[in-house]
Parts: sequence; C-alpha cells; structure tokens
Amino acid sequence: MSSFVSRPRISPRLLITVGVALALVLLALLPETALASAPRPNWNPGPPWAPLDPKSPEMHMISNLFWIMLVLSGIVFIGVFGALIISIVRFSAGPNAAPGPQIYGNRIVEISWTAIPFLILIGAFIITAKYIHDINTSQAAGPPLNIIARGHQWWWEFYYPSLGVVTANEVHVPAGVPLHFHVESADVIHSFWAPQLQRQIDANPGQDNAVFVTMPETGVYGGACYEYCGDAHAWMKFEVIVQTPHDFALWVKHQKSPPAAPSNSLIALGRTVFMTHTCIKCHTITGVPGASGSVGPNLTHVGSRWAIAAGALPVSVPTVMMWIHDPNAYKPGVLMPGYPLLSQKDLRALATYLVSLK
Ligand code: HEC
Ligand SMILES: [Cu+2]
Repeated sequence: MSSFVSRPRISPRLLITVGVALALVLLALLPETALASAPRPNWNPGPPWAPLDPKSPEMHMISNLFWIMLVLSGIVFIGVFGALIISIVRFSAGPNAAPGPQIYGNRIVEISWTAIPFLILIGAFIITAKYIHDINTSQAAGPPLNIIARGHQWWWEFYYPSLGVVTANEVHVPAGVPLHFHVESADVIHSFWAPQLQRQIDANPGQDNAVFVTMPETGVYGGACYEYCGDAHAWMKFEVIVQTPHDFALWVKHQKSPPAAPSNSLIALGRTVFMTHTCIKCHTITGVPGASGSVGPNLTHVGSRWAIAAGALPVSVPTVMMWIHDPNAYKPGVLMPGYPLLSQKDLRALATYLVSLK
C-alpha cells in the first residue's frame, strides 16, 4: 500500500508525452489556419444528417432502409440487453451461495436462439436486396437525361452528350426529369455523392457507373468527392442546381452560345494575355483560337459558376487573380501552375476577362 501512495501523482513521462502530442496537433493545424484566411464560397451539402433529410424519391428509399434497420436492430438490442439485465438482477447469487443446479442443453432454447436471429437476418437481407435493386434501377418513366460526371484530380467535369454542354463543378438539372448520371474518372478512383440526392458511387477510370435520380423540386444541393483521391481531395466539391425545365432550357441555350466579344479594352487585353500564355494548353474557351486544352475545366462560362477550383475560391476579380498568381496557396497540391511573373496589370486584365465570361 505505501509504495502505491508514494508514487508521484503525474509521471514526468506522461507530461512529456502529452506535451509532445499537443505540439504535434498545433503544428498540424498551422497550415489549416493559414488556409482558412482565404475567402471561401458558400457550399451547402445539407445538415450532417443530410441522408436522413432526403430530397429525392431514391434518397427517401435509402433513408427508409436506414430507419427499418435501426428499428430492427433496436428491438434486438433491447431484447438482448433486457434479458441480460433481468438475469443479472434476478438470478445473481451471493458470494456464499451454493452452486446452482448443473444442467446440460435445452432443445427449445437452442433452436429458438438459432432460428430467431436467422429469420431476422434473412428478413434484413431480403429488404436490403430489394432496396439496393430499386435504387439502382431507374424508377421514373420516360427517357432519362444523360449526364457524364467525370472526376478529375481535383474537380468534377459534367458533360451532357445529348445537349453538347460541358461545365465544371456544378451540374444543372431540370426538376421532374429522370436523370442518369454516368460516373467516370479521368485518373484515380473518386466517389460521387450529393447526400440529399442519391447513394455514393465510385468514379472508376474506364468504367461507367450509373446513378439514377429524379428531383421533384427545384433547389441547390451540395456534393463532394467521398473517396480519398490525393492532396486536394477535400476541395473537390460541386453543386447540383435543380431548375424548372424552362430555366434549365435557358441555361443550356446560354451555355451553348459562345461568350460575348470583349466589351472594353481591359477585357480585350485579358483575352490576349490568356491566348499568349500556356493557359490555352490546359483550358478551352469556345471561340478563342488555340484554347482547346482539356487538362483543366472548360472556362467558356467560368464567370457564371458558383465557385472556382471546386469550391476553393469564389468567383470575383480579386479571387481569380489570387488563384492565377498562386493556385497552390488556396488548393494545396493543385495540378495548375502559378503565374507569379505576370504583371499586376496583365493579371487584373486576365481575371477581369475570365469573370466576364458569364
Ligand atoms: C498544366 C495545366 C494548366 C495550365 C497551364 C493552366 N491551368 Fe488553370 N487549371 C488547371 C487545372 C487542372 C485546374 C483545376 C484545378 C482544380 O480545381 O483542382 C485549373 C483551374 C483553373 C481555373 C478555375 C476554373 C474552375 O472552373 O474551377 C481558372 C480560372 C484557371 N485555371 C485559369 C487559368 C489561367 C488564366 C491560366 C494561364 C495563365 C491557366 N489556368 C493555366 C490546369 C492548368
Ligand atoms: Cu476525392
């Protein structure tokens, strides 16, 4: 007993370990605080329980399945722990009690505790299989709108083959129309998920993974990549913009039209700066000679988007300037080089031009 009492209350070793751990945590947070000073656009993937606040019939099924499983396992949990607690309270013997009767086997008990879990699991399996089948099959009538959602390190490309429209990090869809997302990848494995719309689905290179969904109402829903895919994985967000069919048709018409000619000399200078730098090797702008690269997002209407760089910065002249100057500062690991040697004048003209591409 005495050796126990004379022990120091807190060992120096413990203090050092805790100190080192705290220092490491603070160090790890440093780049976070540095990054947090950048302005970030609004992005709303719904509440943390978004899958339980479904906005599509498909997501409703998934959330129903969750509740069914929760109730089923809740009943089992309460049953097992109830029996356990009752047994402990009612049948506990005191320290000096005589040994209880020695019995071996009880056919009814053994058959029931094998059969009941078996039946519960078979039931759960059948319900799950039915729901999996239903959410992976188009439930809506009518021809679907096909949309290719291609993951890139670290942004999403959305391409509408039947409409000839391509955009990045935001996907416009008409309400009430069945959608068929073809989820693909240009490089590594990503995962496509808008929590209030449908299930998560892997984006694998060389594979066309289907997601079917019909959005009954208009609204804006956030989504992101949910499979770690490299440095900037956390900045791989997108928005789903559900519009009335009329608004959607207007959007499509606008996206298909080439951008307006530069309306002032600053914008004209910006266009020239764009054309005479390596930007055109990686980016496409319809109507700009030589600008047909596909390494980065299509910039034809970049000024109309909710954000640049998959949510890393909002769209404005100062933020686009910051981005071009040093993209890595706002999206570490990004696959676009910085242009620190551009003059302030050229940089401002370039950003003004890009933001004007509505
Ligand atoms: C080596 C290829 C490459 C070059 C060269 C390049 N970019 Fe990029 N750019 C990218 C990639 C890749 C992205 C996507 C970054 C991300 O979101 O992860 C991007 C993103 C952007 C974006 C954001 C677009 C959006 O919708 O998110 C803008 C604006 C942009 N680049 C402008 C430029 C300009 C201006 C130049 C020339 C001064 C340039 N880029 C040169 C590859 C390049
Ligand atoms: Cu990812």
